[in-house]
Amino acid sequence: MSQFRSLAGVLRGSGLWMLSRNRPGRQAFNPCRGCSSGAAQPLPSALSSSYVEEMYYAWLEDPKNVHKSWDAYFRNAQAISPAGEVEERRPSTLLQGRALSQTPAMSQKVVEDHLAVHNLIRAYQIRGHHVAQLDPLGILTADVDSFVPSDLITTIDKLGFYGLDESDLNKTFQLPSTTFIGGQETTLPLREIIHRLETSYCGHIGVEFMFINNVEQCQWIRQKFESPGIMKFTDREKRTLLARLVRSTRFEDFLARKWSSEKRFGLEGCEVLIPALKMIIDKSSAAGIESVIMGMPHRGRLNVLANVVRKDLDQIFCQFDPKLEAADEGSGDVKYHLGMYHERINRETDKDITLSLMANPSHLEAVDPVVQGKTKAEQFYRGDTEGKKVMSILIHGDAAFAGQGVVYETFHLSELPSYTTQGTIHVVVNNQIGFTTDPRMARSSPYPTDVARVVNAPIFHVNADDPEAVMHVCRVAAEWRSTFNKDVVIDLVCYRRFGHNEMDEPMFTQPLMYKQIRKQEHVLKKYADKLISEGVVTLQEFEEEVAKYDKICEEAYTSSKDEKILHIRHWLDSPWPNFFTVEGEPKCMSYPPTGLPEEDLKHIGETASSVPLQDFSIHSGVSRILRGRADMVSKRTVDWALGEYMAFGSLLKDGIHVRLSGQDVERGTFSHRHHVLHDQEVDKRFCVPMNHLWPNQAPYTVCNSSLSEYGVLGFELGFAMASPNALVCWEAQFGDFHNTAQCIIDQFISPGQAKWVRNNGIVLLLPHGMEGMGPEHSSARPERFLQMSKDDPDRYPEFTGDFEVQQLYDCNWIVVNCSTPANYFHVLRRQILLPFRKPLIIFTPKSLLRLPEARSSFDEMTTETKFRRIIPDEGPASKNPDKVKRVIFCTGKVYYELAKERKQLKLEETVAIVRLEQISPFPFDLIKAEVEMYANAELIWCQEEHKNMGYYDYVRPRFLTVLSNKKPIWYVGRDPAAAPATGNKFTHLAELKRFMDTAFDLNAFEGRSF
Ligand SMILES: Cc1ncc(C[n+]2csc(CCOP(=O)(O)OP(=O)(O)O)c2C)c(N)n1
Ligand SMILES: [Mg+2]
Repeated sequence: MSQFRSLAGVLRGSGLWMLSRNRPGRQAFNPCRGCSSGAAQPLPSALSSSYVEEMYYAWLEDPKNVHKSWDAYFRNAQAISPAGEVEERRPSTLLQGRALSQTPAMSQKVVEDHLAVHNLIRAYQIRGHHVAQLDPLGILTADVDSFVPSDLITTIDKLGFYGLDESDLNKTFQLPSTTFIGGQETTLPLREIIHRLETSYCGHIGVEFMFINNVEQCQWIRQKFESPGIMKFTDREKRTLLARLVRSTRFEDFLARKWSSEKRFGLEGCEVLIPALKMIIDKSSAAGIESVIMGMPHRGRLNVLANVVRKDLDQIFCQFDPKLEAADEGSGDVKYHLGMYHERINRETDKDITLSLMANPSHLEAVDPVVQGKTKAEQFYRGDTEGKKVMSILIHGDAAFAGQGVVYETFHLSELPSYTTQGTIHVVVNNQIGFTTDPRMARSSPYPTDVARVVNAPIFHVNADDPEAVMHVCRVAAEWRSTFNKDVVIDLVCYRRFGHNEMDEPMFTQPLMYKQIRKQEHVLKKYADKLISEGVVTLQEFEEEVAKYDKICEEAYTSSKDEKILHIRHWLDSPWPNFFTVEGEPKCMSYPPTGLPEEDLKHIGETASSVPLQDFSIHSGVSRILRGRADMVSKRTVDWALGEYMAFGSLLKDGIHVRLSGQDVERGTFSHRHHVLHDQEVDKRFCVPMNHLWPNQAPYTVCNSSLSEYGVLGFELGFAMASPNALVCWEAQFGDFHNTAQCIIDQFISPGQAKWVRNNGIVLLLPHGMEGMGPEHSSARPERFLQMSKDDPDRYPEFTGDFEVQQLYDCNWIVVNCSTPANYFHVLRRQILLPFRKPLIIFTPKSLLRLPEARSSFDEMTTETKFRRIIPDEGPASKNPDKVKRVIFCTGKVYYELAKERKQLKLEETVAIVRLEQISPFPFDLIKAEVEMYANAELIWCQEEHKNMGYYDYVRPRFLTVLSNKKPIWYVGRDPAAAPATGNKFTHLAELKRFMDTAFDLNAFEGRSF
């Protein structure tokens, strides 16, 4: 299809592209650009000269009689008509700028032709990208479709589509205000119009923007691509571009030479990515950006670290040394996943800039929301509400960008007030292949970038073998972001010179493409030749530039040999300089009690029960809730919601930012929270009492999120990365919905510290409990979190030092199921008072939110109180432990059901119930004390979940370790099942009764061997 691609090419080749670009003499009629906006209107079917005249006379009578476009047209035409013609003022005169020599048919043709030309201009703006020459290999079409739109003038006969023909090519047409191809000119001959449209829209850049529903933004883009000469670069800029291409290319060459059999996912075929990113950063720095946070996949990652972030080359090279031992604990990660943080001077702007590339897992695109969250947090802490100081760049592969749903979820966060980062620049390394899969098999959308259209982001497709075109789109993208604070996509259409990795054979699956690739001249060579032929550089200068960089690589290679040990710590993407010691250790290994002075509890409770704004009318139901809170405060008690309020409010007093994000968190899924009060009389008037607690408190952010888990949890994880001094909580609507964010949990939250030596204190609030609500909405899948907890089930730990803190320090995350509001309060505060950060998973209740027995007294929350890892039996059984026949260990809500049943059965002296509040890391020390205290009793683990779910598989081996395998711990609970809960209420209750009966049947396990 390429032979149809360019009218210029076709016409020139066939000799039809008449004539040079000789501009015909100016015509008498030369209205200003603004006067022709009416031409964009559809042509009336019954258009005739009398139609135009009718319009004209109607307009003379009253301009309002006609459409405003005709009004503008006649007004301007009249304004520029020669004085002598004013009297005549016939429409044909005005239109043609000539006297009445025009026949009606001629004037009709003039109008029709103008409208046609305006439509033609519009057609290029909308569809020009379909025929742009984007593929450097010249064999594929970037939009996976060789269809040529019929309204683009790819052959001379296409003029007929508009009712024009070859004879019109030399006619001059007035340009509409919706084009900038004229530059200073307001009229151009049709031939030149087509030529300029082709240059703007069908060359090496394909601009997709006409779907944007904002005229100002469309005009801005047109101006950036249509203005004649807009793509010009100075010689200095060209030399800088060449030098950057040298670095990018020679870096990969160097690695290939030194480690020919190592996977590195090189950038070959898209070397222009490096100058592209640098251009974006330069332009953004010039616009005031001080920090750029980047996320990217495997391809070209080492090159970006070396040549964009400027990681020391020897640090990169020593990653290739298989003999170097790891200095840090944990698994570490492969070299093309590691992150990096670097402050440096931007040479182009002479301004300081911080660049960070986030560490990421192999899971493509998973890092996108994490980058956004971290960017948002940095903006937040700097008070950069407009994103003028901090921005993000996301780099994608074509297959992943189109295929991974988290891309869509991330786009949907881009304009939400509590999630926007004020515009992200997306760069797609579109090598037209995903591993071995062709685009036609990999996506249903024309371009890999179509997902960006949902947020009206402009998309700039560009042929990556034209470095100057790439620089131009990067420049425009950076300006777009700083002008409109909206996302923008650069689609670098390139190729992959080798296989998926350097060991892979691409000819198995893409033989023809790779035959072409073998013939393809390197972009560096092509660009160097171009600059040499333009006289911008000499061959010698070019060769010196290459030699200079090769020498840098060689020297770094030599010094990399001096490295004796690998420090993942050196690859930290989010350092917390003042939180740890210089060696990166916690400053102490204890935490103070988490209780609060009574007056603070009272003060927070009173604020939580009131409306801090005057004349604010709240819903009567909310009023009732607030009254209920006031009543609890007067009685020195808290329910779940108030316990949470106390924790958040007290941290705010200490300058800790608290952020709670998730679906419907403002009210709370179970309508218990009400952190945002809505005025019932005034639209959009709302109030967050938590922000009215203390004079100099930290801000509290509570935000209902989009209906996404993967994207939003990733975002909050990123937010929590930016600072240790924030309590960042993500709440799932129901606990089981976290499974659509499983990748963030499995790839970042659980192993994040092991892979990337980076702490993270994110809190997951997961509503959980078997309450007869069916297979969904019941289980937050505790078994999954517990299975990933890394404390050894079979090793009895040594209880030295502050065991409680040491155990927390050693774990990969903390899993709790609190049965009281006081304990929930303490665990949230402990999260911040700990001298290090670990992710905290909390299974939160549903029915307990309102259960009167599940309230706590202020006495459990005042100074000197703390989080209780277990809550032992405190009733009659504990007073006489020798008489106790059975100890039931349990966690969460089932405690209340067990306690009620025990009371009814009058077994309070015979059966002790111990609550495990911190499930992981397992409180070996406290459990040991309990089993020793009730030495004669039979031990039971009771859970309401099915046997193959919940906690049983986690706690059982740990109990046995405590018991030295000498005594059993019997299981009581629901039988194994495939679904987490029954959908039948009757069955639910029958199951509950059955396992309650077993829990209190003291003979149930008699004679059983273990
Ligand atoms: C979520 C996920 N699924 C599958 C893979 C395996 N994988 C790694 S790279 C790749 C191809 C990616 O293609 P593209 O996004 O076009 O990037 P390219 O490698 O071409 O640069 C695949 C399928 C992965 N890393 N992540
Ligand atoms: Mg690809």
